[in-house]
Amino acid sequence: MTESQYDRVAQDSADVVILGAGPAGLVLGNLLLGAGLDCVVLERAGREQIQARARAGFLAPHTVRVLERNGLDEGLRLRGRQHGVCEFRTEDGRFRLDYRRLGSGEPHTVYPQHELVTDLLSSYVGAGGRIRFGAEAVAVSDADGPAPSVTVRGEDGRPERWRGRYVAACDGRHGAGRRSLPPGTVRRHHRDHGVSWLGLLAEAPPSIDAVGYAVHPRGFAGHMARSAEVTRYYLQVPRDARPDDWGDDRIWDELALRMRADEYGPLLRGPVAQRAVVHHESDVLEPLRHGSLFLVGDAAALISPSAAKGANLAVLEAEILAQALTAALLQGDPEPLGRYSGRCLAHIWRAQEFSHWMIGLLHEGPDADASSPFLERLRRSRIASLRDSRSRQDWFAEHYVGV
Ligand code: RFL
Repeated sequence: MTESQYDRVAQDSADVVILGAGPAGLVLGNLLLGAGLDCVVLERAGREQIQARARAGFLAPHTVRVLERNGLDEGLRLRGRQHGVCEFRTEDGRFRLDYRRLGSGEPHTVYPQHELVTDLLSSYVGAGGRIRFGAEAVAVSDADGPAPSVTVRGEDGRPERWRGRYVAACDGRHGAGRRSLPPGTVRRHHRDHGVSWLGLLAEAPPSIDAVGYAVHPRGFAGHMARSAEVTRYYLQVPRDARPDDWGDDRIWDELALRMRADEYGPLLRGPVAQRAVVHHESDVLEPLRHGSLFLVGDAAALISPSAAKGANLAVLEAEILAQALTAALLQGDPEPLGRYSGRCLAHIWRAQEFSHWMIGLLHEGPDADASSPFLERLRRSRIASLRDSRSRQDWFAEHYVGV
C-alpha cells in the first residue's frame, strides 16, 4: 500500500499497540492499564475462539505471583489446584518425586490456559481496556523510528492503521511481529528435536494423582490432569502421524500399554475431544527488540512442550516489559527497555536447557539405533540418577517449577 492510499485508511493510536490476546498480550495489557497507560490489543481471532483454545495447564509459582500481585488471580484461587508430584514409569519400575518437598519446595498450579485467558480478558475489558477482535496485524512499519505503526486487516477486509510509541508483538511464532523484522536485525536459533507427540484432551477424570511420564519401547506416553473431568495425554508418534488415524480405542489401548496399566492400575477412559500432532521444536530470537518493536512470549521464543514452560515464560516476559514500558512512558527512563532483551533471554535459555534435558530424559530421539542401544542406556541411566540422587532431584524440582 502506498502512503497516499494509507491516508484514506482509518487510523487510530495508542501509546502501546499490543498484537495478540494470548497470555502474553493480555497480561501486558492488564499491567499497562493498571499503571494508567494507554494501550490497545489487536487480536486476529474472535473472543469465543481465544476463550476455547485449550493448551497449557501448568502454571509456575512465579506466574501465580504475577497474577496475585496484579489482582488477576480470582479464577485461579477459586478453581486452580495445587500439584506437586510426578510419577515415572519405565522398564526399570516406577517411582514418584514429590517435588513440593524438593528444590525450592513449591508446587505447580493446574489451571487451564483458556480459563486464564478468559479471566485476563474479562479483567482487561472490565477495567476499560481497548481490544479489537477479528483484527489481523499484517505488518509493523517504522519500528526503527519514533512513531511505529501497525497495518491491520479488519473482519470486513478493510485495512486500518494503528500508530503507537511502542509495539509489543505477542502474536506467536507465525505473527506479524516476527515477519516484520528486517533481515539481519534479529538472529533466529532453531532446533528440531526430532520427536513428535500426539497431544490429546480426554473428557475423562485423571487416572493418577500425579503427572505421569511413561517411557516404553513403543515410545513415550504422558498424563497430565487439567480438571476433575478433563485430562491431557500425550503419545509419542512418528513425525508424519495423522491425528485422524488415531481413533479413541486405538489411543486408549496404546496409552494403557505404554503406561503399563496392567501393572499399575487402569486408565479412566472417556471420549477424546481433541487430538493434534505437536513437533518438538525450539527457537529463540536474539535480540528480542528491534527499535520500538518488542517480542514477547511465543513470538520471542518457541519452547518444546516437554517441560510446560511456554505460557509461564510469556507471563514473565510480559511482566518485565510492562515494568520497562511504565518506566519509559511515565518516568521518561528508557534504561529498563534497554535491558528487556537480555533479562528475558537469560530466563529463556535456562528454560530451553531444562526442556532439552527433559526431552533426553523421556526419549531416545531420532538418533536412536536399535542395533547399538547406546542412547537407550544413557536414557535409563539418566532416569536412574533422578530416582536415586537427592541432589539430582533438588535440581530437577527447582527447574521443573521455575522460570
Ligand atoms: P499465544 O497463546 O499463541 O497467543 C498469540 C495470540 O496472537 C494471535 N495472533 C494475532 N493477532 C493479531 N494479528 C496477527 N497477525 C496474529 N497472529 C496471531 C493469536 O490468535 C493468539 O490469540 O501466544 P502467547 O501469548 O505468547 O502464549 C504462549 C503460550 O500460549 C504457549 O507457549 C503455551 O501454550 C505452551 N504450552 C504450555 N506452556 C506452559 O507454560 N505450560 C503448559 O502446560 C503448556 N502446555 C503448551 C502446552 C503448548 C501446546 N501446544 C499447542 C504446542 C501444551 C500444548 C499441546
